[in-house]
Amino acid sequence: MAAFDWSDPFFLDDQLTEEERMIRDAAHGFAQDELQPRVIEAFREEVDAPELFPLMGQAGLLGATIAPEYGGAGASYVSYGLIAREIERVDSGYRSMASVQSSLVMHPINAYGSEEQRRKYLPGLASGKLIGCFGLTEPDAGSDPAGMRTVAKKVDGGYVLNGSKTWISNAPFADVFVVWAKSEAHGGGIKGFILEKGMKGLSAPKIEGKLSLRASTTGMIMIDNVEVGEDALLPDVQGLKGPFGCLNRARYGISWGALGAAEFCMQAARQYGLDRHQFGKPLAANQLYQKKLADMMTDIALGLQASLRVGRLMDEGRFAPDMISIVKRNNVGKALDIARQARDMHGGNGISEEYQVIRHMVNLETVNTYEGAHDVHALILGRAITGIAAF
Ligand code: TGC
Ligand code: FAD
Repeated sequence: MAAFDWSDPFFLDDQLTEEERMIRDAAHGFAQDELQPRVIEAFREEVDAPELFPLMGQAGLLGATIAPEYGGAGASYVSYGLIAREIERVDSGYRSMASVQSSLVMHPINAYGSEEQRRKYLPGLASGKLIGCFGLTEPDAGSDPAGMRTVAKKVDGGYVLNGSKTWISNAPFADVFVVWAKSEAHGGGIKGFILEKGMKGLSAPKIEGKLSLRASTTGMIMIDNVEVGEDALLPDVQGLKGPFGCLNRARYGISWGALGAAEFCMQAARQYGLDRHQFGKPLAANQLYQKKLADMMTDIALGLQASLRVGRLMDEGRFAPDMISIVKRNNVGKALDIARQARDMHGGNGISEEYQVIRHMVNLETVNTYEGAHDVHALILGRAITGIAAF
């Protein structure tokens, strides 16, 4: 019989390759050494932190699945998930910065771009010298991106784009903007365009005053007669499957990341319950307290196994997007419940920044909404089960 380990109930560690364990450990070290010391102030003061990108790049945390010839590590999707878990153990906002860069900017350039575009952008994005953002959501098109109004009009030698995007992570300091627009020259189909900071008519004002994900900078993208050459068009995809192909990867990473935040919250609640005494005994000696910890451990362990399975299927090229909806929706929903419980279990201290659980709790509210809201993923799964789209 094996000894039970509450922090790794199903021996997840044993199911990883040597390389995956090394990547996980490097990500853990980076997150604890570089991110943890700054996060409390960064969240409180809503600090913009573009300087984190080169640090993450140096640590090999950007575009891990991209081939080494373009600056990536050629690592597995499981490794990518493990990186997200370690970063989000510190803060969902930092994971957001990294996952937008890797899944939503590097992936489309890698998968849908020309060889010139790959060579021009990917090494800089992998090293963090360039920062990317992904513009899909618009003021009137969130859960329903097919309703986007941003348009690209064909002109001699290129395109002129008009429209606006909102709630865009990294936008205010981004160098590279992957923007989705309806293109007249492609029968009104959705095409991806790479815009660059400094282009005439392009601006990215910051959205101030978020009460969630405050360590990650979010903005709008205003696109006012922005003229680009043919070389700005992502040639190899058309239609919503372009942005959705990127979202599959980011949503998968989030399914791991959210559980990193949940693990932090559970471990904090466990330690608090062992340290704090009320009624002459540790809080952790109470049945109610232990039941909450048991539920947390169970949901985390089951969620990690599910994400690992989906990651392995991605690495084998055998995944379906609906699998990703299961793990994104389940793991983020469970992580949010765990963070709320951990907040409660810390009593009054639970609302203090020092104990960090309330920061995870409010961050996870965003994570539950972006990359497909919790209920939208239920509808994706409902469609898969019934064959009826109920959007
Ligand atoms: P639908 O008719 O279902 O599909 C249109 C076309 O797309 C294809 N497709 C997919 N392809 C690849 N992967 C997927 N997951 C796909 N889902 C659909 C589909 O096959 C079809 O292709 P084709 O060739 O037949 O044209 O489209 P719909 O308009 O009915 O979509 C409905 C719905 C709900 C599924 C979709 O609109 C949706 O997922 N909404 C949620 C929007 C969303 O997730 N936005 C995220 C914005 S980015 C973001 O939040 C980043 S935050 C990152 C951070 O900071 O970490
Ligand atoms: P809505 O679509 O208006 O949804 C509001 C509510 O209605 C939700 O609860 C939803 O579940 C529900 N709902 C919607 N339709 C239905 C339906 N048919 N049936 C039942 N319920 C429904 N987008 C990007 O493109 N790039 C980014 O980098 C990015 N970063 C983000 C960062 C942050 C901090 C935030 C908050 C958002 C970010 N987003 C980004 C946008 C995000 O993807 C959207 O907020 C999300 O897709 C939801 O869209 P919405 O906000 O318009 O809400």
